[in-house]
Amino acid sequence: MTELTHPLATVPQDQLVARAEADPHRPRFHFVSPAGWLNDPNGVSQWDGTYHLFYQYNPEGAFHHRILWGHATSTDLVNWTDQPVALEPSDGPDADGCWSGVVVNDAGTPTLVYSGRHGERELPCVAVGSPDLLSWTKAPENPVIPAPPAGVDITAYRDHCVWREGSVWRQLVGSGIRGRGGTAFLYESLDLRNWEYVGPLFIGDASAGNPAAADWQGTMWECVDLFRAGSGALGDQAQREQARRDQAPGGGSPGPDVVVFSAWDNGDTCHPLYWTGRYAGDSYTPWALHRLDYGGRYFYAPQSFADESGRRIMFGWLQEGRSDAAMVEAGWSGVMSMPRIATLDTEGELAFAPVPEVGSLRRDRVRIGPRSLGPREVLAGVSGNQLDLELDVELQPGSVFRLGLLGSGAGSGVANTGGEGTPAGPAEETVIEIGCDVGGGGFSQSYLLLDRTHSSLDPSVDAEEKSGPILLPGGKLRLRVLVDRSALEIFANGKPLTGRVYPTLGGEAVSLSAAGTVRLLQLDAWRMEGIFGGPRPLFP
Ligand code: DQQ
Repeated sequence: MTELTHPLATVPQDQLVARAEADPHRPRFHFVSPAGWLNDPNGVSQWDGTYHLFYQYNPEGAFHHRILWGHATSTDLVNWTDQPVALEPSDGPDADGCWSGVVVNDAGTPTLVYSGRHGERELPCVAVGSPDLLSWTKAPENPVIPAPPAGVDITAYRDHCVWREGSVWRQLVGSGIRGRGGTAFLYESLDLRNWEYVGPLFIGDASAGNPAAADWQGTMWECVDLFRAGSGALGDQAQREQARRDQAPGGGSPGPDVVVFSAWDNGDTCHPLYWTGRYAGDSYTPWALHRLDYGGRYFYAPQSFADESGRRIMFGWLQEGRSDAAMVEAGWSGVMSMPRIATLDTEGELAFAPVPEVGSLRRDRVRIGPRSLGPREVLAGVSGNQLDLELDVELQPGSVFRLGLLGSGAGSGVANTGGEGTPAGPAEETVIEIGCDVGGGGFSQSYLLLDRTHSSLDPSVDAEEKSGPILLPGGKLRLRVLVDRSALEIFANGKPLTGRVYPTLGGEAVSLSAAGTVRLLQLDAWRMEGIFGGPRPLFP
C-alpha cells in the first residue's frame, strides 16, 4: 500500500477508486480522473487525428497537492482512453508540482511548457515528448525563465499561452501587479528555451468594479489564453489549415483577439472572463470585458485550441460545490467540461455549444411539443440524471420559462410533502429559468438563471444563484442542457452557465412551467450513455 503523505490523504490510495466509483454524484459521460483530484485542462490539442487532454491530477486523494499531469486521448472528443501520467514532480524546479501549461508543435516535436512549482513559487519549465506524446523528458535548461520580471511587485506568476509568430515563439505568463491588477507578461524566444522578456501585454485594473461582482478582474490572471476569434470554418484541407492560421493571435480572421483568463485573488478562484480587443506588435488594446460562463468558478481555468478541422475547442474545469471534507470522503474531485466550440455571435461576443460529437452518446430520443406552457407539469416520458435536452421555446415579453431537473418528492410523483391548501412543490429540484425582457418596467434584460435553492436537502452544499444576461431576438430561445448527475452545462442562445448540484434523494423528474405566455415549440430529450466501462487504475 502506498504510504500516506498528506494530512488530507485519509482515504488509503488503494481504496480511492472504489470510493469514487460508488459516489452517486460522480458524472458518467464527462471526463473525470480515475479517482483523486482533477483540476485544470492542460495541453489540449490534436495530433495526427488524435485528441489529447492532459489535466492537473493528484492520485493521492481528492485534494490539491503535489500535482501531476494526467493524460487521456480520444479520436472523437467524447470517449477517452487513459494514458500513463505524462509529468510528475522530480528534484529541481518542479519538485512540488507540475502546474498548468500547454503543448506546442516545435517543428514536429511535441513540447510542453508548464509551471514548475518549488516551495511557494512557480517558474516556466519545458518537457519534450515522444512522437505519440506518451513519454516526456524534462529539458535540462529548466526553469527556462529563472525569475519573474525584475523590479515588479507581483501577486503570482504562472500558466502559459505559447504560439508561433513568424520566425519566433511568443509566450504569455499569467500574473498580477500588486496595487494595480492582473496581467500577462509577454516573452519571445527562438528555441522555447531562451526567453527574452518583452513586457506586460497589458495591465488590468483590480480597483475597477466591486470584488464581489461576477465580472471583477481579480488581482491575478490565471490560465491566460490568447486567440483570434473566428468562424472556425469547416471545408477542404486548405480551408481548414487557413482557419487554424486565422485563429493564431493576430491572425487573418477579421474577428477580435480574445484574451481569456481566470480571475484569481489571494487564493480565491473567482471566475473566467475574457477581453475582446486587438493584439498588435507587443501589446493588446482591450475593447471590452465579458463573462465567459455565468456559472463563474464552476467553469474555471479554461484552455482552448484550434483542431485539425479549424474549430476553436475549449475545455474547462468544473469545480466542486461541496466541502473539502466531503470531496476527500468521496474519493474524487473535479470534472472536465464537455468540449465546447467557441464562435462569434452577432454582437461580437463568444458563443458556445458542445461539440456535435457529444450526440454519439444519445439514446432513446423522446420528442415533445409544440404546446403552450402554464403551471408546473412533470413530464411523463422524460426523466433521468444523465440527459441531453434540446429545447426551442418562444417567450412573449415579460414571460418566464422554467425547466426543472433532478426533481424528487412532491410533484414528481414520488411523495407529496405539501401541506393542506399548499400547492405541493418538489422536495428537491434544480431549476433553470429564462426571463424575457419587457420593453419598459419589469426586468429590463432577458436573462438565464440557475436556481439551486432546492437542489439539495444537504445544507452544506453551495446553493448560490447563478445568472447572466442573454439575448432573445423575437422571444426565441434555443436551450441546450447537459445533465450528468452533479454536473450541469447549460447553453441559452450560446451563453453558457455551468453548475454543480448534489441532490440527496436521487430524483430524476423533469418539469416545465411558465408564467406569462410561453410556447414550447419542441423538446428533444435523450438518455446519455456513460463513457467509462468501470473502475480505472489510478496510474494507467
Ligand atoms: N491551477 C493550477 C495553476 C493554475 C490554477 C495548479 C488554476 O497552474 O494557476 O493546479 O486553477
